[in-house]
Amino acid sequence: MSTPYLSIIIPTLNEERNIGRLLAELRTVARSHTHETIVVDGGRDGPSSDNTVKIAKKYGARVLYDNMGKGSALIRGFDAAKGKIIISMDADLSHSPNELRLLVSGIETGYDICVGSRFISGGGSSDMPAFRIFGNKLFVVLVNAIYGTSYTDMCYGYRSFTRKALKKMKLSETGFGIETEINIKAKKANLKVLEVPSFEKKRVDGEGKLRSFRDGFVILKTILGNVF
Ligand SMILES: Nc1nc2c(ncn2[C@@H]2O[C@H](COP(=O)(O)OP(=O)(O)O)[C@@H](O)[C@H]2O)c(=O)[nH]1
Ligand SMILES: [Mg+2]
Repeated sequence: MSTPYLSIIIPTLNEERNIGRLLAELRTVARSHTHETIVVDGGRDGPSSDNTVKIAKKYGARVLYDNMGKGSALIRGFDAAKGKIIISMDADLSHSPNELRLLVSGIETGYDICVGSRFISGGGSSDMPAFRIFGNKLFVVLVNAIYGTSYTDMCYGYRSFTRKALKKMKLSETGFGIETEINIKAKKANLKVLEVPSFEKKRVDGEGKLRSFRDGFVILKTILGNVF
């Protein structure tokens, strides 16, 4: 395949009831661009134990494997991506394929990274209990105070990147600290970051894998571990 315009990277762990619909919808939205879709499957206990991989392949996605966590899966996908613009998104139908256009336009306008935000006008969430909103806000305040940034959201995975931006950041977070690491390293690398509104819908099927306390602690470690 010649260089695609878009690479869409989707980490998956047991998403058989969501991934087919997502890939079908993406195909329609992304059809005006050459694109590749890379599903990076598996968690610490091995590959998805359901039909996620089979369905992803049926819909034409390239499937890679990873066994360390969401962050590690994303980094693996970023490394394999051949597109000019690289998109990260979740498999659980929380992220609307239609909003991809906003993320693509931001890069076309000249930004290095576009991050979806649920907390600017036009954004929102129906998949976030109050304590998670509180935790996210706490991380936003901490990162902005320590790193001199002005983010409104921290732990949201619907984003777009230039290849160069991904190379510059040298990402290494294996788990749910990955978005926070990106926010911090983007600033450290002097990258131009644009927040675009995004509405997070309720996960359609299955269980969320994020565990608020365990992963909150991981995110805190990410914030403090990048100071020096
Ligand atoms: N490859 C991989 N994907 C994961 C892992 N944990 C979560 N994901 C995927 O990452 C995306 C976001 O995870 P989700 O559980 O919905 O997190 P939440 O929306 O923050 O509650 C989904 O597509 C998951 O299938 C993991 O350990 N490995
Ligand atoms: Mg989710």
